[in-house]
Amino acid sequence: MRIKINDFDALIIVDVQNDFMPGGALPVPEGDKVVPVLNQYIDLFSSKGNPVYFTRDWHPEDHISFESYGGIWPPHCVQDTEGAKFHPDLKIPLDNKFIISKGTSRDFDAYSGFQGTVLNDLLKERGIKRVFVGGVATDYCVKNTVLGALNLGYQVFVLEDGIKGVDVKEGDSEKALELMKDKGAILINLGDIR
Ligand code: VGL
Ligand code: ZN
Repeated sequence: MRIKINDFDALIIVDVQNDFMPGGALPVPEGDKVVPVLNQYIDLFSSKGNPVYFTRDWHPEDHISFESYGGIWPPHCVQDTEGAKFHPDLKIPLDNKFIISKGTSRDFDAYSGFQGTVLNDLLKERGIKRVFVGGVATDYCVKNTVLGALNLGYQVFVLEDGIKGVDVKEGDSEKALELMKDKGAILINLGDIR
């Protein structure tokens, strides 16, 4: 496939935060492997002046998704902690970048970068029509952000070489990819973009 980036394309980088990396509180196996690849996508987009949106899980310390508060996850991405910071090697551009925090209030969780955020408004404001989505985890926040974008009418490309899943159950990431494709997402790799 050959894809040319146009003015109405945006890159969305999902949750590339320390807690989702090996050694973090809720590690995605080999989650750090996506960082150099995503940096190349970031370069491609930002060198053309296209916007890059970074979502982050940004929970209060008593968040409902945490085991002690009725959820299924260990505490992770607590606001203003080291674990909530982006991976130190992630190249966040100086211009045309936006940080989207989600899951910020105690009683709501958000796997999608669109849930309870202004992401859709920001994309609409710029006339964005196509979004390119990478990051972690394939089977949670990437999946839900992709499905959210499709529901909102965006054309969605999933960066196959820039995602990793947790696979709480074996095959979860594979199933997530199939679902995203069924709903209309297109899987691409770095070599598809010029
Ligand atoms: C995520 C589990 C809990 C994710 C966030 O970013 O995929 N997974 N919170
Ligand atoms: Zn979370």
